[in-house]
Amino acid sequence: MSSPPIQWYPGHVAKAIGQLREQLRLVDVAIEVVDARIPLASRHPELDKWLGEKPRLLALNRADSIAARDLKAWQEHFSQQGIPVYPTNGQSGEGVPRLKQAILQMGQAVNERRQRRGMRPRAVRAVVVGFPNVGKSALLNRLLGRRAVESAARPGVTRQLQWVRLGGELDLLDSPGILPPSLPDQRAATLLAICDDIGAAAYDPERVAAYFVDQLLQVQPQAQALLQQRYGWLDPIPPGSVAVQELAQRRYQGDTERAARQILNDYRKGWLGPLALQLPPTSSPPARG
Ligand SMILES: Nc1nc2c(ncn2[C@@H]2O[C@H](COP(=O)(O)OP(=O)(O)OP(=O)(O)O)[C@@H](O)[C@H]2O)c(=O)[nH]1
Ligand SMILES: [Mg+2]
Repeated sequence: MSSPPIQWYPGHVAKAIGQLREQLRLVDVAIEVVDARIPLASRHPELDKWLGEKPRLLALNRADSIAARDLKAWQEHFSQQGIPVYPTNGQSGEGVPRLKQAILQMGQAVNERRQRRGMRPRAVRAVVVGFPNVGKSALLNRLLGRRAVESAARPGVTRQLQWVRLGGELDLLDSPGILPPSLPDQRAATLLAICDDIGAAAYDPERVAAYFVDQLLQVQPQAQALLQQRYGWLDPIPPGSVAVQELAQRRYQGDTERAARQILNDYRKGWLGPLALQLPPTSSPPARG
């Protein structure tokens, strides 16, 4: 039996998008926040259009959740596209001072223009924008150096746009996680579900956990040993759906949902180690044979 497609577009998101597009006019710099584990799947397809020529930065957040080698590959990928990219950890604050410096530098142009017109300088205005649960609010708190906005481990925490002020130099706008009204690429939608970036009611955990096992082994073949050790699977690990069922039989009295939740939780909490689920197109391993 196939499950329905993954769709998640709660009411507050539609409303937030309208308000965000209005506020964008007031903003000097946009900080697009993506989940470093899935940087392509967590980029909003319309954002380019909405931002137009506005100066922007890409924060590769959850940098701690992927291997240093993969992080470097993503940095190169975005740099080559001319996108200023900053790896960050919204939880520990690592990488945030560099991001902040870049925001202030980009915003400086605004004040130079104002000065030329005989106007007084004002605080640089920046917005954090991106998919749900990628760490926008955590990053904003880190930029400020205090807990100004709510941040928690589930999608849909921020429901309204909120301006916060850092001294007189930086005004920051936190925004609710946004995503398109429909997710035509169901592979990307499943990656979002794996990373807890969409509401849990919108997907079947068994199917998502099965896809996770398959995707992880494809992108990070070296993770095979790690999965075997943690879940007791034999070599070679069977297709994801069979692997989840097998784990359920062995450890959870046949409860596949519990087995699936265990696997997803282990990955989300980082207990499987730093593991990217998407790699830049150029850095995939060369075909053998
Ligand atoms: N490991 C790790 N966790 C992070 C990082 N950044 C944020 N988090 C955690 O991720 C969870 C979600 O963070 P939020 O700041 O609420 O995310 P958000 O993008 O504002 O989410 P919405 O408001 O729901 O769209 C929190 O538990 C954060 O502590 C990071 O770089 N690494
Ligand atoms: Mg938030």
